[in-house]
Amino acid sequence: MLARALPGAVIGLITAGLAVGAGELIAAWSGPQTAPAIAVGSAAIDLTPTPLKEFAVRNFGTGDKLVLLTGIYTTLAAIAVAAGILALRRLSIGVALVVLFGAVGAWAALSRPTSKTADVWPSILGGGVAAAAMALLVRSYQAWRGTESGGGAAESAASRLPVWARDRRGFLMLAAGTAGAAAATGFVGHKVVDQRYNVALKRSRVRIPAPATRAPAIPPGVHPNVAGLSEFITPNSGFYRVDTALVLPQVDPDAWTLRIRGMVDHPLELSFADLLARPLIEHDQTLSCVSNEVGGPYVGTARWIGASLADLLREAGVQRGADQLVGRSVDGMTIGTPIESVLDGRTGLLAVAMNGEPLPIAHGFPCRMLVPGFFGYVSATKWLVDLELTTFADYDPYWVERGWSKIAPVKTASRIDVPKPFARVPAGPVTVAGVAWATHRGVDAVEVRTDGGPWMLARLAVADTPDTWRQWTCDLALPPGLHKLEVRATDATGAVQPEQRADTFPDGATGWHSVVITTI
Ligand SMILES: Nc1nc2c(c(=O)[nH]1)N[C@H]1C(S)=C(S)[C@@H](COP(=O)(O)O)O[C@H]1N2
Ligand SMILES: [Mo]
Repeated sequence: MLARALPGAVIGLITAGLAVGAGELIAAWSGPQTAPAIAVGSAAIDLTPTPLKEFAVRNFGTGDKLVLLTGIYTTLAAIAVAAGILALRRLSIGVALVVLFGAVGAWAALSRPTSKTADVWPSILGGGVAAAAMALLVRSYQAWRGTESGGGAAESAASRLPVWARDRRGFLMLAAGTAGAAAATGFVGHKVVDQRYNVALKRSRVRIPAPATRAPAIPPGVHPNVAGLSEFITPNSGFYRVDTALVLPQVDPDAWTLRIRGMVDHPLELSFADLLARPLIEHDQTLSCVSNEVGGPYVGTARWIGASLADLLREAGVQRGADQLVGRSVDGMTIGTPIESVLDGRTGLLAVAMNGEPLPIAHGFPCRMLVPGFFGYVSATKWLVDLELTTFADYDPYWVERGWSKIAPVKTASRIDVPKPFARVPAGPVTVAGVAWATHRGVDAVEVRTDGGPWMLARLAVADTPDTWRQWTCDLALPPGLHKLEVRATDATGAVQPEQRADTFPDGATGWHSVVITTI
């Protein structure tokens, strides 16, 4: 049994490797997002039901993409093993499975919102080459073992093989050659993709002009200097990343344009140079994700630079009745924001810089949208290429189509950073510290309580602006034992963060963050 299964499995795996490698090589021309496994993965992301996606974000966080790709490659390997084993019994079944896999890849590539017809080639040609390789390997193996089944037709198939390929050595050479071709095509494919598409070098040459409007210096007292408490400005390297992009979009700033169209009097188109030539504004803003659980990590604060979004909309001339601004990214993501809010005086930006450098590629280089007060999925389009003015009645963007709210202001939230959950600390004076945010409204108070006792006012660090989070500390005196610490914030409208727990779906989690510690 194993004696028959093992060669089949090896043939299947080598064949699948060639399909993936050759597909990646061809994708060097049609774009990295068209490589078979990436196309299938991206289609899977779009088709994943919301609860499963929530589960993935909750359990794997920013590693969700790695988990997905690992899953895809594992599934591919399992199918490949089965196809190889079946192929040794009946070649046509094995080949049919390989061809089917190519077809699924081609379908997935076409299902992308920004696909072109040529995007099917990596999967079709990868699958085709792999099917041919499988036929060759199977015939060579059967000729060597003398196990050809099916009589005359198959015999003549073996006799069409060159003589050298009909024995053990011939089969091993073919197998090694195919595996080598898989590795070589994959390697070269990656190299060419890096050369052709990677915009890291172009990004490193971008010079962001000095902003016409500087943000006020960050007050010295924004951070109370407690070890383990989140920095006031989140470094770019530690800034959370949430998006559906399986491969990072590489947008060439020299070729980039932004269109402003739809319900406007004068449609506009800007180049990156045009954007940089506008008066730039520097602005501190906390950005957070609707998928952030109570106490979760998907929140960060940066000093951004960008052009005024409101000014640009006014130049384009917003028509009566337009109420939704839809941002489109180069990979087809769509994100809708209330136009009324963009125009109400807040600092919405077409951002080009983050913490003193051009936007990192993972955070939307060369340009992203930011509108303080809203969760990222309704305000913060990365790799932005198109702004359409429309109505909420007429158009549902990506996440709204999947059941999330059309409009989602950031909910007041607070988090205990110190002590860490289940920490063991000396009894007596204990400093609790954390962050609270009610982006654009501002935080007016934070309270902490121990073991369900009375609420104590925490000491708020100095505020930067209402658009940023606030650090806080609270000094407690705790007797030895197990303690539950809880926190809640009050925003500048006087609304207290509600105790009632709500799921992140459909418009953001609510509830108080709590941490259990032991004092000894
Ligand atoms: N093009 C694109 N933009 C996007 C997304 C995306 O998936 N694709 N995700 C949005 C979501 S859900 C959030 S929370 C923020 C996250 O921005 P960050 O990754 O820079 O922290 O980006 C938003 N912009
Ligand atoms: Mo998000």
